[in-house]
Amino acid sequence: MKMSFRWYGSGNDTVSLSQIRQIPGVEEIVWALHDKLPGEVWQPEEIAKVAEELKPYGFGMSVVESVNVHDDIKTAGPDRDLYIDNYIQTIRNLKEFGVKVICYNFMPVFDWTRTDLFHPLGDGSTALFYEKSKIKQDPQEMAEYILKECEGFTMPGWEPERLAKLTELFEKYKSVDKETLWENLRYFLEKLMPVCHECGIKMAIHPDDPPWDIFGLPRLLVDEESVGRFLKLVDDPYNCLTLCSGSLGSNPANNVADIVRKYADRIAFAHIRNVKIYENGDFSEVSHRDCDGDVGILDIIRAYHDAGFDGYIRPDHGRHIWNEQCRPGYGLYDRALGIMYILGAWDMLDKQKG
Ligand SMILES: [Mn+2]
Repeated sequence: MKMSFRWYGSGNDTVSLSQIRQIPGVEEIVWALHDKLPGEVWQPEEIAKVAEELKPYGFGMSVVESVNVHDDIKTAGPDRDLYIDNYIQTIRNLKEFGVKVICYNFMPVFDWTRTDLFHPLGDGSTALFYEKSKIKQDPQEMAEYILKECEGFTMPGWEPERLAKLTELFEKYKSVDKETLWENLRYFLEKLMPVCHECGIKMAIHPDDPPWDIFGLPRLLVDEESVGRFLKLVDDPYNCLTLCSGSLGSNPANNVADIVRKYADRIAFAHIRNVKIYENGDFSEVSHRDCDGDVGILDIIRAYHDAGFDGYIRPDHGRHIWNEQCRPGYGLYDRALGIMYILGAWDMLDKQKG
């Protein structure tokens, strides 16, 4: 297992590389070019700038999160092949800098979705929160809320340029039902796989967050069965998962540790976070400690350890604690605590193994 930490880049993150350097065990920075729109080629000189920044700290840059997929690819729009060619060029450029894993998602219109980014947890901290009843309302309203709360930061999947055309976007997806979306995903991955083999780069899809349909839009990767379908859809060792414990774990019917045990050899990247689920289906993000939430963090860590997992792992979102002013879910303190929790469990399992 290689521990990593997501960083949004200079001038785009409240956390600094020198702070990350002091968290025990972090070897890799999970990075991206956050000013690129979906569909644009990532140029070598732009990637080189990030490489230069990471170098003095000794961090690797093996994992990119995310290279976002253009809506024309998801909807089989007129320019799909052009955008796939651009994606392939980006893969080739990333290879030159030692990238091994590309995290991406195939969610229509919206990336991750929450209704409250700073929900009080009762101990003075706040965290991301999802209130089911609010999602029945106007998607435009939700998009405006998220963009307002995130002002000043770029948010992956929440590009204002894209969301300004929300009505148009919904129109594009009108004819895309679940089966069509599966088909468009297969088309995309089949084009990419030969290049992934050539470049030694794994494509690692992030499951849908939350794991159910929202605003009438279809969502594909929501449970064990659909994860299995995805891996068979393009049965290739370079077609992999970013297994996010919090995304899948937001549905209490999902046993994330079981999914890890079943598909460990196809997990390239692990997101570890905890979620507390309420009886009405609302959920709140909570600390990484097992008993604070419902996803079974310790079972999940054990499942990775038992499988001899040697991929990349990162604490996913954290709470906002100690009055930290930061990106929603991406402060320094609680994610550092999360790392210490994961490493504590991992080291103990190592020790028991002898
Ligand atoms: Mn995640």
